[in-house]
Amino acid sequence: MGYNLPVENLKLPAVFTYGSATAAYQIEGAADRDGKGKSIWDVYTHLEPSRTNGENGDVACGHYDRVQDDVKLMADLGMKTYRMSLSWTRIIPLGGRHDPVNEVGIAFYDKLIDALLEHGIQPSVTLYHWDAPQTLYERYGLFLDTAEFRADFEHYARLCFSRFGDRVKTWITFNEPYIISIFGHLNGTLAPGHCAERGSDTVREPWRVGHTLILSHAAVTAIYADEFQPTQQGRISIVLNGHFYEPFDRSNPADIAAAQTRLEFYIAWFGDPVFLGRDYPACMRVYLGDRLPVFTEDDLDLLRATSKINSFYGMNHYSSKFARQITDRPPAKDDWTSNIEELSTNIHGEEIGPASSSAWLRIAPTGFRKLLNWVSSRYPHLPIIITENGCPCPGETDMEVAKDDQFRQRYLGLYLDAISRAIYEDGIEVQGYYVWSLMDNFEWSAGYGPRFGIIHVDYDTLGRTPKNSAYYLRDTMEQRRGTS
Ligand code: LGS
Repeated sequence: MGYNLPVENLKLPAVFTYGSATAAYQIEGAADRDGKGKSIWDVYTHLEPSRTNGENGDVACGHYDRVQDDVKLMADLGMKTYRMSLSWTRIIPLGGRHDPVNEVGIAFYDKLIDALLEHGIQPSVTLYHWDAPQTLYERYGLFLDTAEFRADFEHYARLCFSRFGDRVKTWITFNEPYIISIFGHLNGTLAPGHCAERGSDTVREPWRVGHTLILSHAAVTAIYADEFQPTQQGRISIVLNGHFYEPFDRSNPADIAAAQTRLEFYIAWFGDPVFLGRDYPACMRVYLGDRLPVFTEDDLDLLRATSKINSFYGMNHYSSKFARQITDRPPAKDDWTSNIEELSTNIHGEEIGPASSSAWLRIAPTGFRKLLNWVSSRYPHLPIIITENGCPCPGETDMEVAKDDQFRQRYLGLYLDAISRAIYEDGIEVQGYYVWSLMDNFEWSAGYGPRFGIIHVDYDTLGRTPKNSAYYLRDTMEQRRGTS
């Protein structure tokens, strides 16, 4: 599948921005310091038996106490932007609209944002990267109560815009609503860990959760546009994840259709309502029937109005898969995409690309370019920002492999080439790139196993050591960026 290609170091636009991404729970630690309330991840990582490899984010990378050093490292590595998230429960410990605000939590983010700006680094801030207030989960089931969640999220967002919006000019409401809905409420591998015990044909939760996220995003987008954008002059959007899907058998129309359906279930589920201001994709309505919630006329008015405000498509992308339509056996318990199987090998036994240390993540830059094309033809009015891209290397528990992370350098080099081709050969506007991640960190249900960082973290000492990929990215971004 073309994965033996050499890295070509193709050019990128002069204005192409480069930075790294993290999320609060994965790096901050200080889980119960200075008045912070409990999030669903604080609870989930302490369940017995453990669902997170016996590990948790109580200490993580200790970023809470290392802000100045970490920001200086970013600056030394040539980063001009940083995608970070806010811990809702540091700011409002109980989370709700009538609950007290924690000024110490706000002061922490003030310090971080100020340090970034002093080093010439523009913050891009995600309001919600999976660490919801536990209290809201206990009060009303979090995303399962659309009206309650929306009201609380509006309040939290308004507070963040008013306290940080003088300095933060790029806002992201939700990170990966698909993962929140499916992994949190269908197969249960992420907090709050709900499982589809009754089989996929009766399960309604993931679709309700997705519905809540879409409407809450739209509501907060409207608030930003009406109350803050006129003076703060920033931009707002959402970040969607998605693999690219190739047909398992290129000559089988059912597999070609399966690949397209899988992309629509993955991306257009959120993209169509949010960016086009319209109903869910038709294939979802057909397959899910009345399990998929219905937008009211008021909802559609809100979606139509806010679809014009979102000013970029935030893309998290890691890898590609083959999609195969299963016809010879009944759907699996948690299948929800018309019985489509995801594979790393096609009908001819060809692999999609070489595996990283996580089996699902393979080097497949051709799929990345195709995904950029797919997204840009479905949402042609939006420039794309790559809000996450990166990989863990095979054998990286060995410090020598970690320091000279050849696998990662090749992955990053090829994925940047794919962006270059998308820009210059396919005419797609890709504005910038955030590598996942600034540093090794707590990888959710996989604990501290997979190391996605371009900076190595020693979890005993919390010492940071840049890997060669960090220097590679610093240099290649400099060299590739031409003058046009
Ligand atoms: O750490 C996360 C990165 C790493 O890989 C980050 O917080 C997330 O926003 C993002 O989801 N990340 C990520 N995603 C890949 C998800 C692939 C799911 C397939 C798993 C199959 C077992």
